[in-house]
Amino acid sequence: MASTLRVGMIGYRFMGKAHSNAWRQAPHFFPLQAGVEMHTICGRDPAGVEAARAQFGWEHASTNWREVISSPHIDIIDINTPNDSHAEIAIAAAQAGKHVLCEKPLALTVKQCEQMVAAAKKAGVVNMVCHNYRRIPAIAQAKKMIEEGSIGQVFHFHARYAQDWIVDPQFPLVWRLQKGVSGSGAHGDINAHIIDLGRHLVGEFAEVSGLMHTFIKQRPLVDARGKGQGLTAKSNQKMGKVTVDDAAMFMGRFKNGALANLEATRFALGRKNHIEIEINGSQGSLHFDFEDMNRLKFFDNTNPGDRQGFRDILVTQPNGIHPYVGQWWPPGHIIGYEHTFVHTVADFVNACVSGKSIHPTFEDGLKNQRVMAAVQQSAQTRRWVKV
Ligand code: SOE
Repeated sequence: MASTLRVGMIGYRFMGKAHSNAWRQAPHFFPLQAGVEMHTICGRDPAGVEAARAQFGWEHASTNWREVISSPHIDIIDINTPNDSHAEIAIAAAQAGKHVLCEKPLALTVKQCEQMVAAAKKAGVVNMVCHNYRRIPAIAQAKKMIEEGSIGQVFHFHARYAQDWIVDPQFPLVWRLQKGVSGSGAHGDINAHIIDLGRHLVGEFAEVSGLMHTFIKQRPLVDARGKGQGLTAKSNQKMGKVTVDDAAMFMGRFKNGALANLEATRFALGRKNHIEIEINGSQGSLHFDFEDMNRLKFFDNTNPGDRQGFRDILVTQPNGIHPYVGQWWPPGHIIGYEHTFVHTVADFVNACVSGKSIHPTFEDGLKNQRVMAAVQQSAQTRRWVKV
């Protein structure tokens, strides 16, 4: 094995947990061209980041991301902080010659994304935005089938990303609901994922017509620790204005003529992390449901007759038949959410060794941001907007 890549991870909560698991598991399950050293985990709260270091198995803990970035003992920076700090950290990391993996959305604005792309290009570092759902084996299989022409010319890309974690009006004004920190609400957080999948599976967007809405306009403020005042209404509760969308929807056209229909919401009671995609083409259709993520449904119109119907492909065949799964278990032993991050990290490590970025790069993050900005402009002006 050529060398060892030493990782500094900035951010340690939910995505820090998912990425820590991926850094730990990737070397054990995938043929990496370099070793991985979980060198330093970094966060603002000393006690919190030390607890995360111990729990997730990092060697060192730090509360100073600039120190981590300037360390000669670090080769990769993995950014899992709230969205408003992605640009500053990623640009500094690139300028320090580190390869950079950054959680989605890449940044708050198109301008920030452009600056990140430029910095990474100038520094010649490998760069990736962590749209982990591209590396669900069933999604990778769908891409392979589309590219092989299995569904012919694509007519429709229909996608829904639905959650329900903020339907309670007492849910506090956390950072994901504050425009200054998050940039947008469901739009940048989860619409970003299905926009990226649309670009990955169908092609570039040409024009969009969007609608964004905030159902609950005021929420209880959080305390300095970012904690809510509890989910029971209190008469003396301090309230704050919600400055982001609770739901974002848009229709659009792809450059290749296919039509798009996307919806992202955090107000779909019963949908916890529901990603559903259907792609209809001239020869057939594909359907994917993340709640059943090891399966891909395929309707093959080239096979007319009395047995037509959606075929149910269990995407778990090893030996190169289906992507990624062969590194895990025998056929039928299904995998889950966390494996998509392991696949992402494994491919990223090998890209760092080859020195050649792989998709989704920061450029993809920028293109996703351009689509999001066009949807936001359309929603504000009630007009179609070209991407
Ligand atoms: C919250 O909506 C969230 O954690 C997103 O930020 C992630 O990107 C998504 O994969 C799961 O839900």
